[in-house]
Order: sequence, then structure tokens, then C-alpha cells
Amino acid sequence: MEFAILVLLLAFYQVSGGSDVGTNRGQGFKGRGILNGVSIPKWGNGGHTKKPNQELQKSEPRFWPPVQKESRFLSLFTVVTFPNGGCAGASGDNGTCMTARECSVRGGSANGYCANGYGLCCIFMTSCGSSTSENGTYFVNSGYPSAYDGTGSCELTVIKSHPDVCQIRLDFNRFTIAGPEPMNHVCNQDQFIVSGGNPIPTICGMNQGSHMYVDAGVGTTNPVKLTFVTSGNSFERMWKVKVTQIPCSTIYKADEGCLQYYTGVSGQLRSFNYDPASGLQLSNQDYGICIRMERNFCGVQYTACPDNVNNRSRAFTISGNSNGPVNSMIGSGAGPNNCANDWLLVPCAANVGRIQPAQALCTDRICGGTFSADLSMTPSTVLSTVKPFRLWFHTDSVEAPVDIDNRGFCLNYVQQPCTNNLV
Ligand SMILES: [Ca+2]
Repeated sequence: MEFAILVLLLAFYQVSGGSDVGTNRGQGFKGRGILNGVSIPKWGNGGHTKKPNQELQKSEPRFWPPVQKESRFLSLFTVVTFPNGGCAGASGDNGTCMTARECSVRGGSANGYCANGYGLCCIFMTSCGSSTSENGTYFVNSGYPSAYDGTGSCELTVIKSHPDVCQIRLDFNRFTIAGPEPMNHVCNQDQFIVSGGNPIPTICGMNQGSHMYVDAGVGTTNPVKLTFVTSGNSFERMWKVKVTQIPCSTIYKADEGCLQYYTGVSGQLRSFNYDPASGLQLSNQDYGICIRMERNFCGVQYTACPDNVNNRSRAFTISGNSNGPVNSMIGSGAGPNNCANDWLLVPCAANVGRIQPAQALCTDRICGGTFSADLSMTPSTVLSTVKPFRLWFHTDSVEAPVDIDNRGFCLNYVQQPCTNNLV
């Protein structure tokens, strides 16, 4: 989609002695290049007409010199066009490049220049009770950038900006609401709820830096609702959720069935409300975490993140009482060292550099309080070569009395190049 600024350029020029004048008269404009491109024709008879009443002395053609002195007014309409592309606003937020008028009509606020100064970077920021079809809208708490300490329900309705939108990506630039209750880790005070797309687990607590992909549905508008429910005790809440609409045809669309989608050879995966100091693993979770397979990479190694807060790492604490050491647990059985209720599913996971137990070459579910693909008190780097690269996280609705103070997981991942041992 493009639009244009019409610039009336009154160019006064003089042709004298055959010299081109053609200078840029658009000093009133910021930017460059566009007006310089205006070519002004040189007027005159071009030498193709013989001067009448003059005898030709020679046979070769004779040309008239250019018109000696001629002044003209020349008015030009110069059309300056630029795409409604993304731009970085002066505040650091991302916006869409457009004219001041269009930004105002569409309900945005101008925040710095773009398109070499011809456009304004238009930021869309909205709060409770509104709806948006603008790509890149920021959904913020009431009173943002101040915190909100109140109860209620704050909803944003997201309407497709174009019928060809397949997914909506939510980036939690700020996300601090009350965490789950401490017994069973259920979000029963504050909640963030996504409805209208595919089922999304309700989350709460601290989720700054996390993201979600929401299936936008097949309808041409298909509204998706984002709701922050705040209730219970006094709490300083703040959120700023960037809502990006993703067309079906783009290469940056997430794979189907991925609530989270990571790209790049390495990165960090965290469960919602993960925080080594005080985060509590959320109950009632069930979702897929996908890592885009980069070219010439055939597997992924996962390692628990460093934990600089606790004496014993809580970077992978999914079941058991993590106030004391808890070994890793694996598999889907109902025994004490299995993962019947809460687990991270790593397809055919195997420890790197450690001999596997004879009864199992690899495992799928991992839980407990130590990250390892076999029963152990020692954490290990875990390798999975199942493609596509995907993990699933599942928790039930119960924690106490067996499972206490678990934090969830934080894993660093590194994709592994294809070699003879890794196909
Ligand atoms: Ca549980």
C-alpha cells in the first residue's frame, strides 16, 4: 500500500548559452534524492531547422546556436511516494511510516520521522476496552507507563488487518501481574487470557521477554481477544504487549501448533513465570515450543540455564520439592521416578557424553528437579535429533503436597550441525 504527497514545484529557470540549469528548487523539504531526480528539458529548436533566408555556403548541415535568452515558468507536480513500512519511533517503539494526517485518522501518535523525513513514524498504543486492526499495536495497562493497582478486566479485541493474516504474535515487552497461588500454582488472581484462536493456556506472574503465537483463524476478520483479569490483593501491575499480525504467505510465520517459535542456531527457552528467585511453575499448561530447523543443522542440545540466585540450581524444577535436591525423573509411567503429571517432552532425549542405561536408548518425558535424560542427581546436556525440533510442556492442576516451590524450566539450546553421527 502506498500513498503520495503531491508537491507543487514551481521551477523557474533560465536557459542561457546552452547551459543546463536544472537545479533542485525544493529547499523546503527534508530528505534528498527525489527532487534531484527531476529532469528539466532544455528548450530550444535543437538545431534541426535551418535559419531561413540564409544561403548555405557549405554542403554540410548547419545548426542554429541555442536560443540566446529565454525565461520561462515551469510548474511541476512531483509525487513523493514511500511504502507504509515498519519504522523505529523516537521512543524506541516500533511503528508504521505514514503521513501525519493518516496517522491521526487511524488513531496513532506520531513519534519521529521516517522515509527520509517525508513520513512520520506512527505508533499505535491502546488500552482497556478497545479494538485494533493495526499491525504492531501495543496493548498497555491503564495508566501506562505508571503501574496499575486495581481490579477488573482489561480487554483488547484484535481484528485482522487483512484477510490474509494467519497468526498473531504477542511479545510481552512488559508483563508483570500477580503470580499463581502458592499451593497448586493456579492463576486464580490475575490472569492473561487469549480467546478466539486456538486454545492458549492462561498465564500469570512475570513474563517479560516471552512471546506467544496465536492462530488467527480462517475468518476474514476473526477477532482474537486479549484479556488481563486483575483481582485480589494490591499489586503493582504493568504490561505492554506488542501485537504483530503475520500474513500467511510470509517466511517468518511460525509452524502450525507452536505456541512459542524460536529461530536461530542458539537461544533460551523459559516456561511462563520462570524466575529462579520467586517464580512458580504454572499449572494447567499444555503447549508446544518449536525451534526452526536452520539449514544444515540436524539436532538440538539443551542445557539448563545458569542459576545465579540459588545454591542449588532451580533452572529445571518441574516436580518434587525443590527446596531440597531432587533427581531427574523420566518416562511416562506412574512410579516415583516417572513423569505422570507434569513434564517437559523432549523427543528421544539422550544425554551427551554419558552412557545410556541399557533399558532405554532415549526417553521422552523429563521432570523432577535435575535436567537429565536418565535418572540422576547430576545435570546433563541433552540431545534430541527428532525433526522438526519441538518440545511440549504439560502440567496438571495439582502441586501440593508432593510438588513444592518448583520454578519450571529455563534451557539454553544450541542446534547441532549435521555430521556422520547426526543425521
Ligand atoms: Ca502439577
